[in-house]
Parts: sequence; C-alpha cells; structure tokens
Amino acid sequence: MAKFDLTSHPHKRFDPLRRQWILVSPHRTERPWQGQSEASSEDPLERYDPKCYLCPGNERASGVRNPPYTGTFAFDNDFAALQPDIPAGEIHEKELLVAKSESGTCRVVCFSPRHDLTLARMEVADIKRVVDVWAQEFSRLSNQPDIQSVQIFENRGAMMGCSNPHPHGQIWANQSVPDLLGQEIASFQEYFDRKRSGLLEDYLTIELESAERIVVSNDHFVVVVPFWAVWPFETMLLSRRRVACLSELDDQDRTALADVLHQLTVRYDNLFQTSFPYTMGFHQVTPECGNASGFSFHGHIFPPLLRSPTIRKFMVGYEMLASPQRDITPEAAADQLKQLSKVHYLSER
Ligand code: H2U
Ligand code: ZN
Repeated sequence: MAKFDLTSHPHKRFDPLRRQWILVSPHRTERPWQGQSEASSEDPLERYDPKCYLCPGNERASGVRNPPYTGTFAFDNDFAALQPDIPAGEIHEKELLVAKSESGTCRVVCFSPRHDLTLARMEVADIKRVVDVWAQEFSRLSNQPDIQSVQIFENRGAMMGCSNPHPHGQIWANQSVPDLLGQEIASFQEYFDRKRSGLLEDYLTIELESAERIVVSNDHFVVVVPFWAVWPFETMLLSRRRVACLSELDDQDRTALADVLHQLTVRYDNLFQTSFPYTMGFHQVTPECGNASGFSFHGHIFPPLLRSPTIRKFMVGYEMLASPQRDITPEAAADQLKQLSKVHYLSER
C-alpha cells in the first residue's frame, strides 16, 4: 500500500478555531458536473444608478434620502435584524423551549459613492477610508454598555445574497457574543491556558516557515488558505502583530490592511475573470468581552465558487448532516491563487 499522502488520499483535517473536522477528498476534483450553473451577470454597471438605494443623493426604501456623500457613508439599517430598545425577557420551559431577548444595532456601510466599483477595483487609499470607518464604527459600538460583540462583514455578489451591487458592507452589533465567535474565543482561551501562547500567532509562524499556503502578504498582514479551509478558495487574514481588534491598529496598520485586501480581491477577480463573490468578515473581541487571552484579530473570506464563474460549491448532503467536505486541497487552491496577476484583469484590457 502507498504511504499516506495529503495530496492524493482522502483524509480529515482539524480546524482548531471551530474545533471541527473537514473531510478532504483530493482525488475527486475531476468528477463531471451536469448540475446547476449560476447565471453570471457581468453587465457593466453605471457609475451612478438613479434607482440604487445606496447611491449618493438617492432615496432609500425607507424614504430617507442619502446625503451627497463623496467617500464612505454609514447609516442605521432601515430593516435592522437587531433593535436597541426591546423589552428584556427570557423563556425556559423544561430545558427544551429556551429563548432570550437580544438587543443590538445594525449598520450599513457604503464603501464608495461609485455604484460600479468593488473593493477589487478601488484604490488602496479609498479602501483605507473603508478600514477607517470600520475602526470608528467598531470603537463607537463596542464602547456602548449593552454591546458585547461587533460583527463587520461584506456579502459580495448576488450568489452570496447581496441585495445590491453598490459596494457596501454591514455591521451587526449584539448584546451577547454570537456562537461562532464564542467558540473561537473558547478555542483561543483553551490553547492559551495549555501553551501560554496565541493560537493564531503560533499558526502564522508555521505558515511563514513553509509559505505553501500564503496567497498575499505585506509587512503587517498575511493572507493564507488555512490548512483547515472548508470553501474551495477560502482564505484567512492574519495580523503579524497580535491585536485583539481594529481599535488597536494604527494608521500604518490600517493602510496595510487596505493594501492586503486590495491584493487579495484583485487575485480573486482574476481567478475566473469575474467579479468574485464572497462573504468576508472580521473576528475581534471588544473590551467588554474580557478574558479572551491569546485572541488575535483576524478575517475570514468565504467564496462559494468552485471551478468557474458559474459553478459553485454546494454545502448539502454530507455537509449538512455530517461534516464539511472539500475536493481541491487547500495547498492546490493557494497555489492557483498566488500564481495570478496582481493587476486586475479589467485594467489590463
Ligand atoms: P446586503 O446587500 O448584504 O443584503 O445589505 C444591504 C442592507 O441594506 C440590507 O441589510 C439594508 C438592507 O436591510 N437596506 C437599507 O437599510 N435601506 C434600504 O433602503 C435598502 C436596503
Ligand atoms: Zn448605487
């Protein structure tokens, strides 16, 4: 029998943050596909769309009019999933019917007045303004007494449920810590208690030694396809200096964060020569979160595409019932991404 080999034999990999196993099936990438292809809508957009509810000066669905903003613009979500003033309450029936009131605030952040841009097509200086707004919003929201966690994210592209192509993201700030972040905090804590060091700091050291899974980097940040990636081209953004949240980044760090996001999103678009869909967000802890020893600020980028602009990975069947599964190995995905041009395919034309 041949020796166990990560590049050709089915195996499982452990995600130390979520503490779950991922089934990897590298031999399976050549299987034929006759299933669903998503329509790719690549009609070029106008710089301004009079019908867009996020463009400067336009009226939103709520009837409120946007100011004629020229940079970024943040506002309270008109259809917020969380609301600040709700009656506190709890239901506890025989340990099985359990519910609790949950308050919070939802914000929308427009990245640019230009309707036709995406992070991949924005200048680093303009992305830096987005990072600055994220940092301001994080700091303001996390300083509110009734807020324990601030989730910043972007749903990019219709395939990820994004409702409008105008470049924008969201921020949901909660009274309590959501489960996924809570699990990560517990993993960092457990690792720190055992090893007296940071889980992602130690992980970054390993990644820097081999460089095999590094996609892009600069002096402050490194983006890797994590060893335990679930989505085909999933990446994780790591800070070289350990910080707990965006508030701890200085001006240079924030420029570097904008730069690394630019490098990454350009490569993503170049992969299938399409405006690459993804959900991206940052995990960070607020001061109220307290004892999160060893926790490192980091980003997760989850793109759904598998092998073309129209064929996506489905998380169904085994994934919904047993465990996440992937075909292409994280190393092969990183290799594909790092070979791509750092110049956006549309600017080369
Ligand atoms: P998504 O594209 O990721 O769904 O984000 C758009 C958000 O913008 C969505 O949460 C909000 C929606 O509630 N929104 C407004 O607040 N006002 C509007 O006029 C339309 C959309
Ligand atoms: Zn617009």
